[in-house]
Amino acid sequence: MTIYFISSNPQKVKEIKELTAGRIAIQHINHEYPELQLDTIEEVARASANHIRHMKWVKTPFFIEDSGLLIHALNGFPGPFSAFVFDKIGNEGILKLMADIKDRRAVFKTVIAFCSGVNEEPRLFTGIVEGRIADSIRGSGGFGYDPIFEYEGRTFAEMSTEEKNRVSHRGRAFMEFLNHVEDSGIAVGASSGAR
Ligand code: ITT
Repeated sequence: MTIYFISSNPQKVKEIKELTAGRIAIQHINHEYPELQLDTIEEVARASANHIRHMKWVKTPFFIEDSGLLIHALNGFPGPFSAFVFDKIGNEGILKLMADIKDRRAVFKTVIAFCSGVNEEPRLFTGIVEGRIADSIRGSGGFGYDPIFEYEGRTFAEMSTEEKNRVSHRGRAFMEFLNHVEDSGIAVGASSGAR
């Protein structure tokens, strides 16, 4: 069975194709959808999936994923506003906000919202990774906030996709999600049933 992934972000699609390879068959649907400004990434993901499941163009089962960067010293900002903030001020802007702040702890979070059918409420799967905001922009890989998110001494932009996937928020959320779809039999008939 094919599971549809709805996103307008090609870099996410690349990571997700690698994460799911050999376990489930994913088909990407490049479709924009409204992202409500809600208080948490979980609420945004749930609201988006609930919106999408009533759309004419939807195919099921499907999932979307919403991710964000939460900076400890900024009380979890930008969190659910990560896309907006990235568009407006980018990594340079975040580094400016963090100038003179010693506590550089930050968390990346991914929430996957999965709907097995149009009448089903979304089911959520979450993954986080704890790291820190780097002192400067480093690396040319990845996307978004990767050049300023440091994990064990290297930014995500200094890692290959495979290295990032092994430890990332997205990689961890996908391990939960893949276990669920395999255990519940949804993924039966995928390109390979092997774990
Ligand atoms: P969708 O169509 O899938 O929603 P998006 O780019 O809007 O794509 P998000 O809302 O989930 O995705 O992302 C929020 C912001 O966080 C956005 O600016 C992304 O570039 C950034 N981001 C998401 N995942 C990231 C990752 O793994 N590394 C670095 N930045 C990331």
